Amino acid sequence: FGSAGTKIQRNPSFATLNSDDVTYFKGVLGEKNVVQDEDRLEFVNADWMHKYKGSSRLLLLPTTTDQVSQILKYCNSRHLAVVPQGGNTGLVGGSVPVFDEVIISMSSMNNIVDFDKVSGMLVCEAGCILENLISFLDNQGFIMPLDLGAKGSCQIGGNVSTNAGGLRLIRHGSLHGNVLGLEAVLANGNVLDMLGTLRKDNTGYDLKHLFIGSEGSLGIVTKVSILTPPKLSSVNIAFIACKDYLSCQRLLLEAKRKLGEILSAFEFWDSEAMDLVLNHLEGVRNPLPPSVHNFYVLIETTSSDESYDKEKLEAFLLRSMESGLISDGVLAQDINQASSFWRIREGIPEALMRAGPIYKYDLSLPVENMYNLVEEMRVRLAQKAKVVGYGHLGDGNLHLNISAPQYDDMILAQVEPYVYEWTSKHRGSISAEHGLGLMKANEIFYSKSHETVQVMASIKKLLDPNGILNPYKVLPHSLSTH
Ligand code: FAD
Ligand code: 2HG
Ligand code: ZN
Repeated sequence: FGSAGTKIQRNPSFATLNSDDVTYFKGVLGEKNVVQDEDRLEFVNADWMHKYKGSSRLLLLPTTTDQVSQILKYCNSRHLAVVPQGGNTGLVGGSVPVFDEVIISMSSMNNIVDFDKVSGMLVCEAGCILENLISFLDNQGFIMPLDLGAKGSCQIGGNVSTNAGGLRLIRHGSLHGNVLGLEAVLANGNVLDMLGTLRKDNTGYDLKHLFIGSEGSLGIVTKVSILTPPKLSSVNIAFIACKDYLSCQRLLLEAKRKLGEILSAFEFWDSEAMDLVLNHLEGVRNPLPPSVHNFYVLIETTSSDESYDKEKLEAFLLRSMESGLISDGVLAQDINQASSFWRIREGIPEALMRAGPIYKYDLSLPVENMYNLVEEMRVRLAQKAKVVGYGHLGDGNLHLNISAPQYDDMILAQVEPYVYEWTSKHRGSISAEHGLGLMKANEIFYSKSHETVQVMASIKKLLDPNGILNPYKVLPHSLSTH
């Protein structure tokens, strides 16, 4: 059995680590970047939720692309399986070993290679922590086109490898648009230099897109070039309560119509999510006067004109209040209040994690009936577990979370495959932004046709013929082990 009770067998074609291997890695990386210390290994073997746990006996910390290349070339020739690891904040069990795979952490490759102040083009190594890039750019008068609650730990290489969405996608679009180039190392050690910085380049197949969102299954991303937008002077944020889901949905439509060009975030969460945050995170309070609100919405606007932007948002809120779409709301008065609003929204995953065992579903669904699924799950589970709904409403992305007293096969059987079938029936995606990892590798057919998955398996075979890169993840086990 693999981690989190997944009923899979270790692929017998993989070799087992021996002392010659360790000696080789020490020769390439130096003693201190080859880690066998049990405490450190325990940490990197377990995922952020403490739900998936591997039993790797080796952590490698390369500092250059050439070292990544030498490690992979060796592992490939020895049939040693590896798992690339970034900040280890992934939520689908993709970043930790299932069995004894060698962990290749990118955290020591964390240099900014180049920044062009004219074009906003940032070139950096994969191990740069997102928050560090955000601060670096802030000093230069630019912003990252993506932001997410895990920014303090997640790495740009992990973000690219998961095609992370996050809180700014509604405004800046996905990483498929913002990443203009990357460098990746294949399983055989070949380095693909696709580190272009051009907006336009139609010379053949755009292979970088294969690596964006492939979760370490096709190669290790070592460098990224990303187009960063200039920082605009006026950012405003409103914390809003709505009486029902229909109001949230109508408010979104109105916000798109009336705030269109300045809208930069539209997030929602239900009262169950709010209660969890208030109960499990220190120093957090509801900025609205005590009252029973069923839903909360966070709207952020960003533009270059301070007075115009604020006026526009205030007028919008007033009108929405008068028409009954909003039951209460408050505009952040300063930067501290703005970050305290964000803390509530961004703190939901942490609050859920502190509450105990958790089943997470990250779904793309039509906005009209997205919340019906949350309500149906509440009926199905009755008192057995707490059902929480929140997410990036502006992107049609629901985070359905089921917080249970313990991991329990009976609860799981009530949830799966029901959630996946429901999503498929509504033509949604069973992974909007977190990826498939280990958790959903076998569920890919709910969102992709057999023909499409076959092509994916052929690409995997071509780039990683021995299947050493992040095995048991992304593709169904039946396809990836043959
Ligand atoms: P890891 O977790 O280390 O790895 C993720 C996957 O990428 C694994 O399969 C791993 O093998 C692979 N990988 C990592 N680095 C590389 C590399 N250099 N080359 C090849 N493969 C690599 N996700 C969102 O999309 N939107 C959100 O809003 C969001 N919010 C979050 C909030 C919290 C509090 C937490 C804990 C997670 C959140 N996530 C979110 C999920 C997660 O943070 C993202 O998936 C993030 O992009 C993962 O980055 P990481 O560096 O931690 O990668
Ligand atoms: C978020 O948007 C993350 O906060 C985490 O994507 C989602 O906890 C989750 O299910
Ligand atoms: Zn999210």
